[in-house]
Amino acid sequence: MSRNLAQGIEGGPSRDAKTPVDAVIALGSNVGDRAATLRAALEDLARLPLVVEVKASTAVVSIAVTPEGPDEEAPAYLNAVAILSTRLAPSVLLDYLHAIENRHGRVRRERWGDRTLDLDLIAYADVTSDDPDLELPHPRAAERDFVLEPWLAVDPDATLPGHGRVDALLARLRGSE
Ligand code: PH2
Ligand code: MG
Ligand code: MG
Repeated sequence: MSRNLAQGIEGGPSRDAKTPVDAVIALGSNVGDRAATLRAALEDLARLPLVVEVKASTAVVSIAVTPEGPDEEAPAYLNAVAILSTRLAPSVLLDYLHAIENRHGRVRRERWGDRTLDLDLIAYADVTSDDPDLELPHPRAAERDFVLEPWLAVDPDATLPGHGRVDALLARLRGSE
């Protein structure tokens, strides 16, 4: 199913616009004071309008993944996941995520390059979308242990739309390592 994301939940046929939904955000940082940046970003998320609740994982340290594979020489990442209960439409939430990244000094130079702050929208309720500006769920989430592990820590019953349970995805990923 693909739907006009700008319409978001208010445009959805079966949803009450007043009912918040869960949005899963992956946070990453591998430049500067990583822990302080993630903490500040979580506070920024909690202050967004139409965000009712934020549940955040603790941070995990992970080896930087580059287009060529894991790079032990690159600065390591701190990664975390936050689950927002929100009435923001996905496209509006995405704009806010970019604004928070920019506020924390994010510079877009190269794909998958080092960054002070990366905020990725991993999943938004059960929405699937192939809109190139916002693919849902995030196309690489199922292969990223630094997303699945902290997500599972905040929600042991988490499912990735179209892929199944997060605990099973993580087990499969670890089995194939
Ligand atoms: N994000 C990337 C590229 N590589 N590696 C780790 N370990 N953690 C990340 O969050 C990450 C990455 C681009 O979004
Ligand atoms: Mg990312
Ligand atoms: Mg990103």
